[in-house]
Amino acid sequence: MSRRVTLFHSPNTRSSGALTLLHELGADFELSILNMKAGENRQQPYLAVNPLGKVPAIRHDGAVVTEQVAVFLYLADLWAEARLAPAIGDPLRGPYLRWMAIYGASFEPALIDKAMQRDGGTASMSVYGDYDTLITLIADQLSGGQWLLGSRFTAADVLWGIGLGWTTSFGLVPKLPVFMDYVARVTSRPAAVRVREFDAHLAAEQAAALAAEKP
Ligand SMILES: N[C@@H](CCC(=O)N[C@@H](CS)C(=O)NCC(=O)O)C(=O)O
Repeated sequence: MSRRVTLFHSPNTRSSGALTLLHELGADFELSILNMKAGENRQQPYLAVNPLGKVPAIRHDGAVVTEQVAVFLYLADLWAEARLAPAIGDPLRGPYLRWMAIYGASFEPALIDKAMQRDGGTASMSVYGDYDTLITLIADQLSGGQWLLGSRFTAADVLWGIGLGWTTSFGLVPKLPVFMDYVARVTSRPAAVRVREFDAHLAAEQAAALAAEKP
């Protein structure tokens, strides 16, 4: 089995986290670039990859994986030697899966309600309980050490570090010192710096291409 992966990527989006993870893993990959400002994610051929028109998506060995949590779990397991995914049998495997799932199943839905200034419903109906308790849970977890799972850096840190970076900067999550310090630790790593620079360049190129097309 080849381990060469294709990442469908658009700059400064959730696929930037997946790209950062690929660099952290030292993975072998190629990019299929989408200009979302030109609507390429909502046109064929991309809709054949992900009918939802969302990034990230990866293709590997004939299979497509969408949804950032699934993409992260898949890639970190595929490059297991990078040790960014606690293996089955490791006591950190459960907490690792738990925090990956919290990101997709609780944190993101809570953010959307927050952004839309929407009532998430009663705590028993809402998939994340209530917003303040969720934020406290995350802050308490991050108070326990340098990384989400303590002293071990994992793929979950790439997901959460980058996620908390854009959500604090958009004012969706409070800029608590525990969040800002953690974001700084994750986003100052070489992989994240490299992707930020790459995306800035790519976004400028895409904007110029779009402007050149306009009459
Ligand atoms: N549930 C998806 C959400 C992905 C998502 O919202 N991606 C945004 C980019 S940050 C997107 O592709 N938006 C394009 C659009 O819907 O037009 C996941 O976790 O991967």
